[in-house]
Amino acid sequence: MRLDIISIFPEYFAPLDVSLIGKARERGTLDVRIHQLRDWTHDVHKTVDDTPYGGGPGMVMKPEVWGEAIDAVIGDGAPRMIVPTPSGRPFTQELAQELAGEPWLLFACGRYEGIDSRVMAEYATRLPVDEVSIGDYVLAGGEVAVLVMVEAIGRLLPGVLGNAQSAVDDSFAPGSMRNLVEGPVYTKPPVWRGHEVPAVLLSGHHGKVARWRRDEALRRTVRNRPELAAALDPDTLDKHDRKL
Ligand code: 6GU
Repeated sequence: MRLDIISIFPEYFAPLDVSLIGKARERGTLDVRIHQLRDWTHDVHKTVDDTPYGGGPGMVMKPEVWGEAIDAVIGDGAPRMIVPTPSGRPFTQELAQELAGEPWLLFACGRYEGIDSRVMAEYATRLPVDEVSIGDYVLAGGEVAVLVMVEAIGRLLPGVLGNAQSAVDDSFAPGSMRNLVEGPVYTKPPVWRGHEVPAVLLSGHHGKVARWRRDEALRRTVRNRPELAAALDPDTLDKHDRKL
């Protein structure tokens, strides 16, 4: 997969050199290219923003520089374009899976109050364009959101995760303990500072372990994600569950 990222802060993307994503890049599974937006300005101050039409606080990123940058990066190609913004559609595991199936993604990182909307309108005539939000809070710019998305997408690429089952079992992964978050996990030693590992996990009884894990996942979902618990299909719950 090829990933292009355009930003006025390329330094934000140093973490993409390490860990899973860094190794995927070394192996050639991921071809990440980071671009400085200001390279496509023409004035001595390398201006990328201006005041908003209609008034209001903050600054808006100018369309001309974005147009030149995107044209140069994509050439005759047609990547899927992602614009991180708190007003975008939610980034979910489902969207991560969908994006992991694309051959080429272009992330256009806005700062300030965002990018002049005509940039998205222009490229939407030529490319699939999605404005995407990683959650209901406001970041200072799209860079950290792109790091989040690239990690979520990158770990789904073939050969990136050491254990292929890890991505299947994830909280929110389609087809895991569907619609439940994951329960607690334990490793050795069996007792640590007086806290014992639940005995069932040491029992060697695979059926009981599976049932316990599902119960714990359900308990955690009810406690931490009541909106997910309320949306569970009642047919997937038995009498035992209702007592949890
Ligand atoms: Cl994608 N960008 C910014 N600036 N803030 C956000 C966001 C994105 N998602 C949540 N908050």
